[in-house]
Amino acid sequence: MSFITSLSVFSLHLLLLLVGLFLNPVISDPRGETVAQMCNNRTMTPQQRSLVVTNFLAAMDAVSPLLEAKGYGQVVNGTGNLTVYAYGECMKDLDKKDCDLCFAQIKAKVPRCLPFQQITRGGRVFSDGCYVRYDEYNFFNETLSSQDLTNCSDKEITGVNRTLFRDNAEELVKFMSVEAVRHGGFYAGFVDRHNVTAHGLAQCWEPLTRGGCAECLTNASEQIDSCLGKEEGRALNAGCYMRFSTQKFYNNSGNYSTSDGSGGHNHLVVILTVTCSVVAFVLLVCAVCFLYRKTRAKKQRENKQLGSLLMLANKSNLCFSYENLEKATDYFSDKNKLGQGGSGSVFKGVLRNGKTIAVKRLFFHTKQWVDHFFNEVNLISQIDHKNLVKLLGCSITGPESLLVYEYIANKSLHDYLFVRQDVPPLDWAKRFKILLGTAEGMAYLHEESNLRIIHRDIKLSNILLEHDFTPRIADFGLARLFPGDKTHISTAIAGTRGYMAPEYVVRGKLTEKADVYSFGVLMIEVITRKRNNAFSQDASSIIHTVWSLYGTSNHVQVVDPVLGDNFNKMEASRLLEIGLLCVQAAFEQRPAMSAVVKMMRGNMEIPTPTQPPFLNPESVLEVRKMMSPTDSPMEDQSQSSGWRIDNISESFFEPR
Ligand SMILES: *[C@@H]1O[C@H](CO)[C@@H](O)[C@H](O)[C@H]1NC(C)=O
Ligand SMILES: *[C@@H]1O[C@H](CO)[C@@H](O)[C@H](O)[C@H]1NC(C)=O
Ligand SMILES: *[C@@H]1O[C@H](CO)[C@@H](O)[C@H](O)[C@H]1NC(C)=O
Ligand SMILES: *[C@@H]1O[C@H](CO)[C@@H](O)[C@H](O)[C@H]1NC(C)=O
Ligand SMILES: *[C@@H]1O[C@H](CO)[C@@H](O)[C@H](O)[C@H]1NC(C)=O
Ligand SMILES: *[C@@H]1O[C@H](CO)[C@@H](O)[C@H](O)[C@H]1NC(C)=O
Ligand SMILES: *[C@@H]1O[C@H](CO)[C@@H](O)[C@H](O)[C@H]1NC(C)=O
Ligand SMILES: *[C@@H]1O[C@H](CO)[C@@H](O)[C@H](O)[C@H]1NC(C)=O
Ligand SMILES: *[C@@H]1O[C@H](CO)[C@@H](O)[C@H](O)[C@H]1NC(C)=O
Ligand SMILES: CC(=O)N[C@H]1CO[C@H](CO)[C@@H](O)[C@@H]1O
Repeated sequence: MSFITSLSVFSLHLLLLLVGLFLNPVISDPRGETVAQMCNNRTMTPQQRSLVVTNFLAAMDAVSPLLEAKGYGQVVNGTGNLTVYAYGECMKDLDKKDCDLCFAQIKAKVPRCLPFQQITRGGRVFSDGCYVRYDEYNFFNETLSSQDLTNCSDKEITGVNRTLFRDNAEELVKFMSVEAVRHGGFYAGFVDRHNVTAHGLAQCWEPLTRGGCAECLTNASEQIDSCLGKEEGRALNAGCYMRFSTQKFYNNSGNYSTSDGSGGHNHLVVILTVTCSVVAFVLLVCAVCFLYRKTRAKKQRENKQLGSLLMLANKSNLCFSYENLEKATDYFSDKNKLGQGGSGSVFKGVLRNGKTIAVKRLFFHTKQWVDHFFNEVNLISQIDHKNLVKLLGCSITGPESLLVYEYIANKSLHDYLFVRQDVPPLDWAKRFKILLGTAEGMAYLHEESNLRIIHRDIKLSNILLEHDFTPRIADFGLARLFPGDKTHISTAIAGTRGYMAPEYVVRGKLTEKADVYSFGVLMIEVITRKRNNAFSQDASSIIHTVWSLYGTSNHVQVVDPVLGDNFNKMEASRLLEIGLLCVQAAFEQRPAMSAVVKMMRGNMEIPTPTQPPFLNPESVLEVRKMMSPTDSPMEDQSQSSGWRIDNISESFFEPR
């Protein structure tokens, strides 16, 4: 009878648990923020390096599914001194979804340890929800190492009685170091005395023996003592993790409250024990599985939640899986192709969460640059300006490198001006807005962002337009991504015919002023709606037309005839003058982009421009022989043409 009663009470609890689960579909916190990252700096040769990177990627890829299946995973890949050992584990209070999410976050951080110039053979990342490490030796049951850290918060205790919290935390820490060992290497709970609560969690990594766990946590509890008095402290050891805090940061999704500790531990209220958490976990998993299968509606709901979790993962780290991007772009199908640039082709894609993205498939084999590439992507992705296309992340683990950008709806300025017949011509106000926005974006890249990026390929097709014609500069930062890549730099001496500053073409001298030149060309093109072809036979490029009219009253006759009289003559004249300033042959005299912005806004006087680079017809013929006569961007043919900059005499571009 009493068995039946307790069974029904149990069922009731189960039911309540399930109801609670579905009334309350909270996305919990995966605690994936990095707490500490440690990189080894043992060295190796460049030849070894690329092999180690390959093994590293294989090992990391193999850890994830193990972790998903059982909460931790250890993998060995490679042989001899190229072997990579990899390990990942989640804190045991995280549920499966949070665990996956947490690991996705820190896994993305670990490549930063990989060698670029300095060659490292090991690294660890700790977050409060999970842990990852790779190294060149079998560290799986290592308890302590010289890299272990204690991380104390710098916040002094406020709001509660400091002495009382200190005492409670001290007691908790000692208690945890014993209890976790007794309970399979995990403990989370609190000490609550005199209305002051200290929360804590301790966990040993799975491969450790009981003795190893005790050794590690004893060390941790002693190390963490130095943090008492602060709001929070963490011990980050090779074999274990321990944290105390004024906040309840762990997950005990049930009522496991025991007595107030009148037994062995005075005044100690212990709530979460490992048995309970295992039972709870099993129940949760069963419940989820049960309902997941039972009803389709709920399954969809679950999927939706997963989608938003994925989005969260995508937002919080830069790594996209190759498979997801492949699916998003329908396996890079031609119908999704948006365009072809100097460094790769671009595809439109839709992620599972519905977000539209642009995926750039790079021509370059960048696996050997993986760490550098990742770092740069990370840096560039932090650049955020209203006139720049945001880089969302990359994929480095697949067979080719991919960059993921936000998707801009309205196509490029080039399409707008020269290709599309179905759109009304851009009016003057829009052209002004586009030029000013472009200048602002460039000023940001050159002068305001702490990376000081030279774009190197400013041209009409790299200016994308939003619905309201806000311009967004695409493809910036590529020069940073491939610094040592000789083939890329020299085939292109990137940039596009007609936009390249003479000192850059002739001497390969690349400064911000080369971008300013390109901007000047673009400005004149937008105003006149004529392409600038620096290599046209009669040497009467649009720049020279504008230059020859400069100072005459006919100055504005070059403005796009489609505008008729519907434009501001003063403004047009000013912009043409600024355009000429930007394309001056002497690069020192070209204005900085911030000055261009000021002049465009009328906040700065416009100096008198000097002559643009002038073309000598003989040299033009010579160059024309070397280059194919199409109008498409140079880099598209340069790979096969073997065009060499050195052949062109310097006088070619000097003013007459
Ligand atoms: C300690 O952790 C905080 C984040 O909680 C981090 O900002 C800080 O850099 C860490 N300190 C050390 C020495 O790792
Ligand atoms: C790693 O670098 C740190 C300083 O950056 C140095 O103190 C330490 O000795 C180096 N360790 C090894 C193994 O080279
Ligand atoms: C390393 O990973 C690769 C790629 O996944 C796999 O083919 C290989 O068998 C692995 N090697 C070892 C020793 O596990
Ligand atoms: C790694 O092993 C190879 C061959 O087994 C050897 O030539 C090389 O010197 C070793 N490198 C190191 C750093 O031990
Ligand atoms: C760790 O594991 C290795 C082999 O896997 C074993 O030889 C060693 O004794 C273990 N160490 C500890 C401290 O358990
Ligand atoms: C904190 O508690 C201790 C012990 O109860 C007491 O002696 C002390 O005065 C309290 N401090 C404050 C600031 O309340
Ligand atoms: C704890 O707080 C309650 C009310 O919040 C108060 O009645 C009680 O006296 C407090 N106990 C101690 C030991 O401070
Ligand atoms: C804990 O381990 C570290 C690293 O081995 C060591 O430097 C430290 O002295 C140890 N602390 C204690 C209290 O054993
Ligand atoms: C936990 O359960 C006990 C007894 O079942 C109850 O007295 C207590 O209020 C519950 N605590 C919470 C936080 O629900
Ligand atoms: C799965 C699980 O237990 N999630 C819980 C984690 O903790 C947060 C906050 O305490 C809860 O909202 C989640 O339900």
